[in-house]
Amino acid sequence: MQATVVKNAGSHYLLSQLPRWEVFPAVLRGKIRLKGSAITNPIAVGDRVEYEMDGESAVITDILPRRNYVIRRSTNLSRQAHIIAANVDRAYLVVSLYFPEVKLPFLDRILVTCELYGIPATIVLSKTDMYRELGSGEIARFKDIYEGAGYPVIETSVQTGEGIEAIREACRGCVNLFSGESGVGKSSLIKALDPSLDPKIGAISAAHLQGKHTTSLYEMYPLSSGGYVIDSPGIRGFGLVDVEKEEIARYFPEMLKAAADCRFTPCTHTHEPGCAVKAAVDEGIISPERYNSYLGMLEEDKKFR
Ligand SMILES: Nc1nc2c(ncn2[C@@H]2O[C@H](COP(=O)(O)OP(=O)(O)O)[C@@H](O)[C@H]2O)c(=O)[nH]1
Ligand SMILES: [Mg+2]
Ligand SMILES: [Zn+2]
Repeated sequence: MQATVVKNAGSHYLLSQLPRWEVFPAVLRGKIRLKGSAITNPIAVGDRVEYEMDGESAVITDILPRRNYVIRRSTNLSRQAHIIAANVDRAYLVVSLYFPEVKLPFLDRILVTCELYGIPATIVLSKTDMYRELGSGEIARFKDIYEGAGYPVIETSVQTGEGIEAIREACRGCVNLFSGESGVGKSSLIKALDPSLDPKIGAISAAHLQGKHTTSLYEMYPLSSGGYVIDSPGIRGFGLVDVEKEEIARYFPEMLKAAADCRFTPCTHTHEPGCAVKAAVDEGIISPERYNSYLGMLEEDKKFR
């Protein structure tokens, strides 16, 4: 029998045979371990698994091949990596211009990760009720940067209801991962999408304070309007996994496009003559903010490898 992991509850998992929502506990048979084992969790929310009944209880016997997954390292120095979620149709990266203030290099790093794993990303600008008037110029600039890079940006507020219906529509029929820093309003958004759900709002978990990420904090919910959402704890550090320095630029869609016209291949888009990416930055086609994030990632790569 097959089912989808909807929660990792520490010593056991919760499964449901999607699209049916009827959650039941299951344990993992000891011998399932990931090869290489720099991965701290063998199974993540969204994984499809094979299970069998052992008396009253379900036992997971196998993990089906993943269509995709999102993985992170706790820090750049860490060898250990953690699978955040598997088989995701779209990632909603939730950021606020204020409270907490978005850091663009941090957002860009998550976007690179989404590109790397082939997961389409939508940026959700949350809490607009708090800065709609004072920050209208900044909102416009933010949208310019990210829509210019090819990402949809949805402005939302759970106070005014702005953008909620748009996200509800987009979520229908898909598995949607909500990701972003702690306190940006991920759980509030999920609650706004479906008020019958009960994700924890405003709670800072002990695990977060310790800087650890336990799998139990990732949880899938069914939306009554259709589709599923995965709530996640706040992400702080986001170390890139599996990207070579020469490849980073390929995961900036606007740079990938421009790079076709660079004089040299490969081109790092830093010092080479005839670099079409640098030309595009000078012409304002590629935003300086995104280009700076790219340079930051190259630098960091130098430090840590
Ligand atoms: N004014 C305002 N506050 C919000 C909004 N969304 C969330 N908040 C508040 O921000 C805090 C963190 O929200 P939460 O959903 O727990 O964030 P999470 O850590 O990303 O899940 C809570 O106090 C929420 O009430 C919003 O759209 N407008
Ligand atoms: Mg939350
Ligand atoms: Zn170049």
